[in-house]
Amino acid sequence: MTRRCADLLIDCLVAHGVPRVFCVPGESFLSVLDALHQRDEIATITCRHESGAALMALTHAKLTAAAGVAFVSRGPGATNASIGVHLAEQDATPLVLFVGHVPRHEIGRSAFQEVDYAKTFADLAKWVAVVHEAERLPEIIAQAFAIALSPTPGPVIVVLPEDVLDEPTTAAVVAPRPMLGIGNAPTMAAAIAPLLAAAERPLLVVGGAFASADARAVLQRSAEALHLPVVLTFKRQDQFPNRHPLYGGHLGFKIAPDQVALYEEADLVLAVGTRLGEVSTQGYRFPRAPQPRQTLVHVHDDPQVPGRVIAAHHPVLADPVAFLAELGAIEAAAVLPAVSGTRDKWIKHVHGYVSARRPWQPPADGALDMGAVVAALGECLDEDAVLITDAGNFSGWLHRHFAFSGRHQLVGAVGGAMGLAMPAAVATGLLYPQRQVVTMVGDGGFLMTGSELATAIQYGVPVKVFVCNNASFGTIRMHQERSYPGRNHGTDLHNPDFAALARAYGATGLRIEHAADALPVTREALACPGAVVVEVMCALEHISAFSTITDLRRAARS
Ligand SMILES: Cc1ncc(C[n+]2csc(CCOP(=O)(O)OP(=O)(O)O)c2C)c(N)n1
Repeated sequence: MTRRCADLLIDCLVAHGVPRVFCVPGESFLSVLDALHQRDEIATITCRHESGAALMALTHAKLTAAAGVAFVSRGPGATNASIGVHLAEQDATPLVLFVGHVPRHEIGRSAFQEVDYAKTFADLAKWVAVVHEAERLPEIIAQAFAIALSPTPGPVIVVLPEDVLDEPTTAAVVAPRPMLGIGNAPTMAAAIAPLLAAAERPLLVVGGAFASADARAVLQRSAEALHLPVVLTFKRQDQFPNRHPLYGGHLGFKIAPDQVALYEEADLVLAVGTRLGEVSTQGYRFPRAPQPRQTLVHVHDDPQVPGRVIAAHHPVLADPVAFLAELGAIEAAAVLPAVSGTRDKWIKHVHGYVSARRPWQPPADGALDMGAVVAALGECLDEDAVLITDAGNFSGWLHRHFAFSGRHQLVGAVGGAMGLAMPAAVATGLLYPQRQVVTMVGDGGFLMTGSELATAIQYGVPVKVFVCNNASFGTIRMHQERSYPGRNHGTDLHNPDFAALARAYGATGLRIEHAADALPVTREALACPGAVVVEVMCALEHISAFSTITDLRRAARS
């Protein structure tokens, strides 16, 4: 059958199970938009900025484990989208970014908005492919999805010269490539089981491989069967119920030194489905690089990961979820004879530490901080709500004080990019129209990509946005107060009236001015059927969930 290459492209996306694409339109892929116009299997979500489109696609991928798909225009469109490409690499998230390109006869002539994508994305993407002939398109798309999804998942760029898209072709769709199974989980689990039996103070450190509901169930079953305290890596705090007696905490940004010291007491660390990145390891201090203090078993399905930065005594190449399922299923008698009073004391010690530090205390000076909102959310949120955080200090109150149920989902940038919160809320709301979607963002982050509130309104997505207005790029102010106390420069913000701005977009705008408003206004926001922005007038003095500006200055000067 002869058809345009652009129509074949849509057939390929349908074959790969893509339900929606996020885009900012460009003249370089008009025929793709035209092809989408004729099809109802794929929804097109028109965004206001390519960073928003890429971050929405990334969020779709985070929540479904399928590759997210975005279409952007050449040159400026592609470079605007690059934050999503970078984050997909940092967060191990499968993303396929299609970029419209100049026609083939203009390539290499410095044509209007021409970019060499292989050079531009060389350090960010797993693969950059240019479709030079329509006949090769199906093969390239099958490869693109396979590469994006294979361990470690990440971003792939597919470049579409404008004239190729218009070409007639008889090429057939290439079916999605079956994923390579890493099949030695049973053998590896049997080899590792005796180590667990011998350990007195083990810790199970778990990464993003356990995001899905099925994987969480495996995690909980196995942790219980093996009597292992569970510590979650950065932004993965939602994957295990935080009130469970085996919950051992979250390796978030610069956790308290005594918490790191507590983890250091472990005699065995079983790290599963995590790359043990810089933030989760507290700057490669736990487990310590290059040589950990305790026995390290590092399980991953990417052969480049186990033992690469931190020497694992037992690097294990296996599917993390299958491995933990096998380990949990090993006859309890074979693993647990050594589980002793010492192990039980250890479990209580770790869980006791994190539980004791969870409750939020209102600041003694009566000021408003994000803790009041987090406490209110703890009272009113559904058990399966999705919580989203942008990058910034305001998120520290959520990590420190909120008890994730195990069914809650958390979406955040492991790679720390600001600007995720609003686009992520749109993508989440499109996926889960029946669930509460609550997104938290600073005044800095909101004005980076907050214009995607227009996208939420356009598609009827009832997101609830809590903006922490502390009139500052607060995280950086905190670093300044540590290094240059009292000499803040370049971090103050003069903000618009966010509640009024929300109303101008067509959302409901609310404001929390005092701690006492937090609960009633949060309830009001959640009860509201449409999109809501709640401006939270936070005191800058309470610069983080752990310190005040006064404390920082005192410590810096002493
Ligand atoms: C895209 C991007 N630009 C800059 C930074 C550096 N950065 C990290 S946190 C931060 C300030 C965040 O300010 P805000 O959103 O107001 O939240 P707050 O820290 O005040 O809670 C900045 C600028 C970043 N992480 N990402």
